[in-house]
Parts: sequence; structure tokens; C-alpha cells
Amino acid sequence: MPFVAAISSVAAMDNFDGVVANAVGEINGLRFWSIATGTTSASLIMSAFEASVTPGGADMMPAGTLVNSVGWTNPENLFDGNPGTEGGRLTQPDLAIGWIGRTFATPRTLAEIRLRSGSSGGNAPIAFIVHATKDGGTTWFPIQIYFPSAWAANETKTFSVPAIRAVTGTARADARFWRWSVVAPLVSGSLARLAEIEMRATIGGPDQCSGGAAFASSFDGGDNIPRLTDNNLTTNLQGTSANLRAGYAFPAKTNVGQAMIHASTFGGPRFLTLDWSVDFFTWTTALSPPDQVTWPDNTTRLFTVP
Ligand SMILES: [Ca+2]
Ligand SMILES: [Ca+2]
Repeated sequence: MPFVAAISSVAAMDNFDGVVANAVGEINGLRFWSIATGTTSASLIMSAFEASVTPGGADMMPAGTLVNSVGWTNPENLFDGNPGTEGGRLTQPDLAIGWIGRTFATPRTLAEIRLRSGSSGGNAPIAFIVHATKDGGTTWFPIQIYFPSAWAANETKTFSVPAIRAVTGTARADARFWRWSVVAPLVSGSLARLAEIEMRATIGGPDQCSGGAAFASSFDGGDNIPRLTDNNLTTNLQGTSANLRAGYAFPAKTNVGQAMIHASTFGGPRFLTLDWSVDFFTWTTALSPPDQVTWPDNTTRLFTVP
């Protein structure tokens, strides 16, 4: 049974469109993959992840086998039926790979998932993908991306699970996810400090980063991800090493013809790539700008995407 009677229902945002890959809706595993958490902390902490075959129905997740990415503390606490116990992925720098779920011995068609925040609403995801598997977890495919509103502490949100469809888009124009990957900062071992990123459809066009959520990995724990796209050049996200990733999850397919970075003090990246993905799994590089030999503080750079 769900933990609380009063739950907020959140409509599905945008299904991964494409042809129906498999008419059989039954799956034998489900997981969610946090893209970004709220504003008070980058750590992902939840107290429950439930799923049911009917809206409001019995929770099927405890019957399954736990599967999760590395870095989790007490992952079983999301499936123990106890809203007072929390599990989390506290090692923030790789939050973008923070996924968790269950696989089932018996395939089933799921209609609804329910997530419950922990003692801090800011540690719940403001953007996440739900993945399903039909082969017991060997391969996963995304079935929906969600952008819930901000969470209260100990709040359960309900999300409908769409009919199982598969991502079929393979072209850049099908991408919902775009990111900058900092390959190396200006000075080896130093910081890259990104105040703002923009993804424009055309050269000189308006920024398209709205309606979805920014995401990032390998950044300092004191930072928060929404600073990347808050249209405020005085708020930034800084990475302590190479492999800082900073991107945006769009609610619909989005092509990018020009991308922007505004670097604040400590400069910007020296080597970087702009990558896109249709599913948040597999990334393709769209642009590898030349060596940014210098990048003065508080400077905007624009890059045309071929
Ligand atoms: Ca729990
Ligand atoms: Ca900012």
C-alpha cells in the first residue's frame, strides 16, 4: 500500500516518442535515474520508490531484486515500506549516474510509480528518467523523463508510467540531453568555474534552457546544479578536476546550433566537448572546440555547432 493517503499526482511530461518497439507492455524491471536534485543539496536522498500495476495499488517493488549504481548508502531503505528510513547517493560528484530499482522474477505491466522524499525535500530529484528492462536488467531502455516540482520533506509524488515504448531517435535533432564535458581546465589540477550555460537553436537565437532541468557531475559539493541555468552570471558551478559535466535535460527533442559558456573567476575549460544524447546513456560529441589557450575571468564564449 502507498504510505500516505494524500498524494500529489504529477502528470507525465513527455513520452519518449517513436514507434512502438514492443506491443507487450510487461517488463521485469524498473529503475529511476536521477538527473538533478533540488536546490538545497546535490545529494540524492529518498525514503521510498514504489510501483504498482494499478493507480494507488499495492507496491510491487519489494518483491523484486535490488539493482543500483555504485555509491548508494542504504539503498534497501527505498523498498522497505517504512517512510522513516532513507537511502541515498551521497557521493555527489557522480550524481548523474545515481540510478536505483528492482528487477522482477515475474513480468508485469506497471501503471504508476511513487517516489517519496526524505527529511529534506531539496535532496529529491527535480529531473529523473524512468528506465525499464525486459531481460532482467541486462539492457535498459528509457520510457519517460519527469520534471517534478520542488519537493516538501517527506512528500510522496505519484507518476504515471506510459505504455512501454522505445527510443528510436538516433539523430542529433532527437536529443533531449545536451552537455558540456570539460576535458581539462585551463591549468592542470585547477578549477573550471561555469557561471552559465546556454543552448541555442540558431546562432544568436534565444537560449532554449527552460522547462527542463540542468544536470552536472564532478562538481564541488557545496554548489547546486540550477546555478548553471539561472540566468545569473554571479552564481556558478565549479569543478575540482577534469571531467566536469554540465548540461541540460530538455522536456522535448531539442537541437542545438550554438552553445554558450560563461566562465567566472578561475576561468573556463581549456579542452571541452559538446555532447548530446537521446537517452542519457549514450553520448555523441557534436563539437570539439579548439584549444582555449586563455579564457579570461567573467567571459562568455559562444561556439557554433556544425
Ligand atoms: Ca524507507
Ligand atoms: Ca548562473
